[in-house]
Amino acid sequence: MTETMTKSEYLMDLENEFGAHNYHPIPVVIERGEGVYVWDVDGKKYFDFLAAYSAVNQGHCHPRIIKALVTQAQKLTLTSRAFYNNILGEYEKYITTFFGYDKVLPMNTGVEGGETAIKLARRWGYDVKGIPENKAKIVFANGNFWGRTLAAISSSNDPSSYKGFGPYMTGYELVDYNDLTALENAIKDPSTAAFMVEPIQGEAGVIVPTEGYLKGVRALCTKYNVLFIADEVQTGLARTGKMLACDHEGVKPDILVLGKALSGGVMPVSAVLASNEIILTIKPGEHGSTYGGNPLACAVAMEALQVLKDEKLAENAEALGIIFRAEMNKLKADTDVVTEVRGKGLFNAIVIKEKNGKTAWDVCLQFAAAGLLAKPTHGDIIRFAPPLVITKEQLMECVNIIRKVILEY
Ligand code: IF1
Repeated sequence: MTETMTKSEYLMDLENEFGAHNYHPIPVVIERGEGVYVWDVDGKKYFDFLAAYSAVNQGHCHPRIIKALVTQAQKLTLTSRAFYNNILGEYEKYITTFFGYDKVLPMNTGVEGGETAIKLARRWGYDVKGIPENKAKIVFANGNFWGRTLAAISSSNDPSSYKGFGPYMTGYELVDYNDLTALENAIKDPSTAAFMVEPIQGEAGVIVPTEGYLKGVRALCTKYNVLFIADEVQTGLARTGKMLACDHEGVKPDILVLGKALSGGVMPVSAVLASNEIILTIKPGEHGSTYGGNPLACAVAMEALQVLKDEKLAENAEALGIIFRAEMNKLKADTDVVTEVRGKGLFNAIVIKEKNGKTAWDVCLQFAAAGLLAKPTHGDIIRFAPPLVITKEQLMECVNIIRKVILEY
């Protein structure tokens, strides 16, 4: 570290020198997090308005979740599934009761959850629906994002996700999001095993479908005996103002994929929930993961879920989301720079018009200087997703920061 460099610059240089360049972060070096706040290495305080892409719904370092982590970590962290342990069964009972499914298949990352859901759907397609071997089709929506593995990017229509990584997984078909006619035309094909969809598309820029879309998906999947897989990795766990985004339309997916906030941001935990008919098609030794369902993850996940309920975070997200979008729409009326406001609960986004060569990226740099962290997606969209523990007073402080920066833009 040279004497002219700040601590932040030194640490950013280390990442540049010794780390892969697979990200382009906002130039803020965070050292501590607590609730809705993070502090950088120079002690500057920020509102975290990204919440690690909805992995920190319960707030940074939630004391109850950290306590569960530390307590379990001092007893037993990992047995592998070669043996039983005293936590996994309790967790499986807890989470299946919590969401109303027969069984859970525990994994680690969100994308492993998606892969597991697709393997289950294909196997159910062959063993239960009777689709000819290796002919199962999975349908996805244009604009989907469910991770970075080859199976995930094979379903993407975004070149920044798939370009240069071919050849791609076959047996996939894409239809437009929020288009029930296109969906029906695709899934009436008897070789269709499943339709996997985000109830609100996250990476695409918080794309909220028409009221009734999810009900339509549910009805069509039932009609054609096709599994409805809901990818709630980002929209689930109170983010959109209900425990699950599917709850806004009262629909129950056949396979539910959870991740991110399932651990409150302390470690990777994901889960795939389904009925016995679906989940028992995978036999012993046919799927799994070293860390899948480890005691540490199970202890953390039970506490993370209980915190969501005890602190009524879905209700808070619902109420504060209404206020936030009203404030953003007022801002939209006051400036031509904000061209759209959309979202549900505390899962929101604004679309920013480029002005004098400045983009959403520049706006986010100004947000950071003003003490609020957010990051653009697809160039002109800024996603706003704070921890769900945010108070109305804190939210209004953030609204004022957003207003000030945008009006000076
Ligand atoms: C990155 C995006 C968000 C997801 C949904 C599954 C996964 C994700 C709906 C996979 C992951 C993360 C990945 C992370 C940034 C973030 C992201 F910008 F990439 F697209 F949130 F929108 N389903 N999303 O959003 O979960 O394997 O990551 O645990 O790759 O940069 P994962």
